[in-house]
Amino acid sequence: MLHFSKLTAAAITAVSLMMGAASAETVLRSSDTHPDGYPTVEAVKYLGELLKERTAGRYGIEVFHSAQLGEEKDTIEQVRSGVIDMNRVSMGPFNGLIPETTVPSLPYIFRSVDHMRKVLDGDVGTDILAAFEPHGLVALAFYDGGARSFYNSKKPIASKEDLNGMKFRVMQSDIFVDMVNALGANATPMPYGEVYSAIETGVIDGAENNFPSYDTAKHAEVAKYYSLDEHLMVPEVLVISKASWDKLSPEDQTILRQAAKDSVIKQRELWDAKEKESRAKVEAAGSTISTPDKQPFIDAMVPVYEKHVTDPKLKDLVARIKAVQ
Ligand code: GTR
Repeated sequence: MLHFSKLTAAAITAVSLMMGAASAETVLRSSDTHPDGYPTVEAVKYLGELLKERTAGRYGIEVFHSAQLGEEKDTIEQVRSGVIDMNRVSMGPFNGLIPETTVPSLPYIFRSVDHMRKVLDGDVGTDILAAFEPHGLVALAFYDGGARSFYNSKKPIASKEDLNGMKFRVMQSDIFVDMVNALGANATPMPYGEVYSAIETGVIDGAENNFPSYDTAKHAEVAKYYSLDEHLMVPEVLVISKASWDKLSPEDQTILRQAAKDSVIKQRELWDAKEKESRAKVEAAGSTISTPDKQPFIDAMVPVYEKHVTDPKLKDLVARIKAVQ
């Protein structure tokens, strides 16, 4: 009996949650590659609740998680053409399209998570978000993706030299290919959804990501050696199609922008907790974590900066980021 009523309560909650998004007059469809419960997915759902409340039910958001609408590169194009309204994506896949996004995607550009958050919350962050507009997108907020490190199925990485000749998947951007090559390893760009089986079948030796992705995409099952070199802190970004944006009244645009800003606080809280939880989980499941000296990794990035930061506009962004204390 107790069991039955528990089930009933769960069913009612599920139905009312579903109605939550659906009962708004206009439901914006938002894509995310991560599974339900992931900090980015939950933050966009939270934003949807704020939006619905603040527009008195005129707008809501439905999050299509787990790459239901496709891999990031494809969904970005669909958002640009207005087929999907919104997208929570990494900065990485935008690098070929929007030059300003390459700057926060550079290896070791941020000194720490605090530095990154301070930069993104300030003028530099505002300028990078504004750079999306000429490309059919309005960028609403940055979310946190923490630091990314290498992991592999073969051996612990105790120093930069241990990476020699190894094959790593990277996100589809030239910066990451050049970064891996500069470290003496080989890069294979591929969509996120293909990484698990590529490691399992030995097509690649490993990949690089933060603890929550390493955990939730189950890469930890097939690549037990995680090395905490923290070479990237690529921010996540939440964008809306310019076509969907233009359908909103100026008042509703202001509400959406503010609600997106408010959801950042929530996302960071969820992120900090998830990072700890995922790290503990993978360690308990048998992953080993090594901590190589970062300096040789940092030194090896000079040619990557030389190649990708030539435009004075980008040089200026790099200098402004470095100046943020
Ligand atoms: C994750 C990020 C995703 C995606 C993925 C990847 O950390 O949240 O948006 O970019 O990495 O490596 O493709």
